Amino acid sequence: MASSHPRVLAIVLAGGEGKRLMPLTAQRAKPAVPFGGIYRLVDFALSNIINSHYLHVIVLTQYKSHSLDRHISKTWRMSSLLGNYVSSVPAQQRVGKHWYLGSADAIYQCLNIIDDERPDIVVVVGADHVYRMDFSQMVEAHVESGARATVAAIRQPIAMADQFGVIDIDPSDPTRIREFLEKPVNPVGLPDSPTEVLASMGNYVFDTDALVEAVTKDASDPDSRHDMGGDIIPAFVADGTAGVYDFIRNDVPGSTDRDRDYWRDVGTIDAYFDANKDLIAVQPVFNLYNSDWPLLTGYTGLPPAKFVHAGPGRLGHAADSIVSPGVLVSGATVAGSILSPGVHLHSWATVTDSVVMDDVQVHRHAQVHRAILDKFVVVDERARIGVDHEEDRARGFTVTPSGITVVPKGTHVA
Ligand code: ADQ
Repeated sequence: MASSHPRVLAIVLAGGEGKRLMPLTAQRAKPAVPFGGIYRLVDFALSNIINSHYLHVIVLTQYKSHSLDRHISKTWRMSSLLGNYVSSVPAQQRVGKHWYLGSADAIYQCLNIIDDERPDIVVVVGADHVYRMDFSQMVEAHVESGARATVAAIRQPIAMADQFGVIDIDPSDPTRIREFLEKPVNPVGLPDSPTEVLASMGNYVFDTDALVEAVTKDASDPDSRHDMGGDIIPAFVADGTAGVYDFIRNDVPGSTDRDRDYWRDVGTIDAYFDANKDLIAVQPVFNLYNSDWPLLTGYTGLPPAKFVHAGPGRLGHAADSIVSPGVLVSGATVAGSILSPGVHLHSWATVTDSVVMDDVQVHRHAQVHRAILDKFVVVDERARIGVDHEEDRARGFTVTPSGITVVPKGTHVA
């Protein structure tokens, strides 16, 4: 049982492959996917942890982890003087000749770190969601409730239940979980709202001894998939020791009524695109400009963005858009878009409703519409992307169900 000021170790699960985000995850782990101009997805989990004043943090990585490891070590390294750290821990085959078999095995394989650290509480969070959350409020609720494991929960449409762990609360004690079904195909809606379920956010708080016991037991179970949502949480539920923390209770400093409950699982390209667009709405449902709970990331050292009027009919401008440092809009028109650092747009080019990643070049008279251009893409003079989907598919680009064209990293589009 933890004290009221527990020692906390935070673990970020960042080994996921993110198959449904292909081709953005062809060369990088999902938590390393760029988002919102200057961020990577993992920055949201890490910002929440650091803003919660948890300064002992490990990030478990595995799949195509090079750019993620580099980002963590460059951006999140802390001074060791105070004993604080954010360190990435790649799969190391510590307990056998295999990589992490699942998220629970990832934790099992780093029990040596938990042993060295001796925390009272372990906070385990996913690395691929966009939201603000004060984990210290969840830890407080966990300690008060007496649960051994607590799952953060949010209401989601029942149609999405097969993507989430779905929680059934004990009616006699609304802080307890009666049943937990990982990605159910026949979900039952909530009694007060049949079109919704209570979904796990993939964030957990554990008493350390209970977590160690659970992952150790799980490691020797030949029938387990070694998954936190699929195996570990259901085991706590079976023991009657699993609690729930409703995200609606979380009150992050500086949040607005509009963005207090914002949480997005950007599991698909369409969800990723929509979450990017959420940032630029006139009244954004997720407000980046909350300095009471800053979203932290690496700084590029690039010069400020610049807009130049390159001659008659060539007024370089952007509306309803996010424009990062190092961007040059020279006689081009931008609307409803997110431009990452180093993007360069030339005269008469138009970029509308698009996400454009670092160092992309769009040459004269080119058109880009409802598209995601990965890093280092070059769009030739007069080339078109997102204007004719048949043409896009013929060039091998992904076109999503809602009609977003995705151009892979480094592609030269003629
Ligand atoms: P999913 O997101 O589908 O569901 P998973 O693919 O295991 O579950 O990813 C969870 C987190 O663990 C991600 O951040 C991922 O990067 C990481 N991860 C996956 N495999 C890993 C491994 N081998 N090593 C290290 N990290 C790994 C989960 C829960 C659901 C919940 C949703 C919320 O299982 O119950 O509803 O998250 O989105």
